[in-house]
Amino acid sequence: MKTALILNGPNLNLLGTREPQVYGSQTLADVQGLCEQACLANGFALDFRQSNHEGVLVDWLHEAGRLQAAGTLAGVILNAGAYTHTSIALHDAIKGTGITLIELHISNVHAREAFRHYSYISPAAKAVMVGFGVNGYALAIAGLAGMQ
Ligand code: CA2
Repeated sequence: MKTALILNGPNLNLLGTREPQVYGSQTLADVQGLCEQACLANGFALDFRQSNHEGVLVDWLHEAGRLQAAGTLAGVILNAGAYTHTSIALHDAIKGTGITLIELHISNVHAREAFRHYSYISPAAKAVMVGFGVNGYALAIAGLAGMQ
């Protein structure tokens, strides 16, 4: 059984505590539970992580590259949070490892502030899931299954 690696970036540990009108009221632990169910339904093991640190996310993408090359990883679903709009380092890590990566955002970033409209992740991603709320995580897991 292959693993789906789900990476969450800065401030997503605050999910469910503020801005419910934008991000809903579910916590990151709730999202992990939802992902467990979706992975079970799609035949994946789940590895679910969150970090507020850009370099940690880069290291995890490098680890993902090694695991995908070894045949144990199906791919990565990445909600890079605000680093989406700033991080050439994350772009380079995705390109450099050649991993199968789905970019995900809970909110519809294109309907929000102009500074959220550009993504450094999108040009390096295989697919993008935007604006479905936290259910987007389950949809992205099903999408990753369809890519195998
Ligand atoms: O919509 C998304 O998933 C985002 O990646 C969330 C990021 C934001 O910077 C991106 O533009 C879009 C922000 C995550 C922070 O989430 C919070 C949740 C509750 C309270 C405070 C922050």
